Amino acid sequence: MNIDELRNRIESEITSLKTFEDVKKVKASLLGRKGLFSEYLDGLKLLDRDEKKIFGKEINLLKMHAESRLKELESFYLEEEKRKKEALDKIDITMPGKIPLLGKKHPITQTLEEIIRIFTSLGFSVAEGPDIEQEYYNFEALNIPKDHPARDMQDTFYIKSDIVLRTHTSPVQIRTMESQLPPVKIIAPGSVYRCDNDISHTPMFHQVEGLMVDKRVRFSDLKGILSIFIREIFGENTPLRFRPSYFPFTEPSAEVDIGCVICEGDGCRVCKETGWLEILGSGMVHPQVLRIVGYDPEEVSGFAFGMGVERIAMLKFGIDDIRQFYYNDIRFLSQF
Ligand code: 2NL
Repeated sequence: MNIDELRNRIESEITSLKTFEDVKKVKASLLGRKGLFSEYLDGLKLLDRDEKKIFGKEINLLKMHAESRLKELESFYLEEEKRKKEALDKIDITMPGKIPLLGKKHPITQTLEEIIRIFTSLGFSVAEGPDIEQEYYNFEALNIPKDHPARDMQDTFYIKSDIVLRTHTSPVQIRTMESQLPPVKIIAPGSVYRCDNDISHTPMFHQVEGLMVDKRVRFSDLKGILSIFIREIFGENTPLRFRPSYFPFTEPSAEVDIGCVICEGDGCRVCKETGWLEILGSGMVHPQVLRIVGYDPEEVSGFAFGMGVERIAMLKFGIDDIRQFYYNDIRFLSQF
């Protein structure tokens, strides 16, 4: 029986260990029931008494030695694996942080809120009403006659014969006048609907209308309020002009133009070579409209105006296709 060979094999097996798994394998191959030590201890049977005593002692010493070495290595590798796992779980505070994506308001909401801020700072309150309206509030009460082109089926979404999607927010103002006496000083922001869809029209868009009715409200009040508004929203030195126009619900009527923000008045594609951009419509409330809501045109007078929010946003941000607002493409929207 060669004890040196046994010692050498044990030594080489143990020194070649590298992992916890290796320890478990070697433990089984040396100390297991069919392991190397069992083999050697079985071999003792073939020896005589004296030899048995000497070799048996040697083998058992070696076995105890191997057991304690393996036990040590086992707890060493167990500890090492635990340390490695902990290092992986640990937060590396030197790593650069992730920058969270911040949302922001839609450019139309931004523009709408700015318009509302300007008029509320001038003493106007905000009025609201239904998107689905009676034909009466959308047309009749505004002195829009039955055969007027604005009533055309092609422009108006009809829900049923006398119910429409409002084509402007004027019905809100009619309802307000019906329910309260002058002085009235309101704006009516909101969604409006027209059956139209191209580079400058979407079937739903936004409008802000304004109305002021009191004793002795004059055209100069309209000019003053709208001039302040234009300079607030487009800048202090924006050129503007009031140009005679026509609406069935105002008399006289005027459209407000600003000097073209693209070419600064030289003439370009956007202003159709005129140097001016149409921004809003306005006028003195038609006496017939005042009578319809129960006001006396001999006692009170008023001005009204209306503007498209998309159009103002397009000019402010330099956008040439209104439909861009509603594709909900984050690459477009995140620019504003
Ligand atoms: C435009 C023109 C306008 C009004 C709207 C109005 C409302 C009432 C009485 C009289 Cl209740 N007028 N609104 C007046 C003039 C023009 O809008 O181009 N809008 C986009």
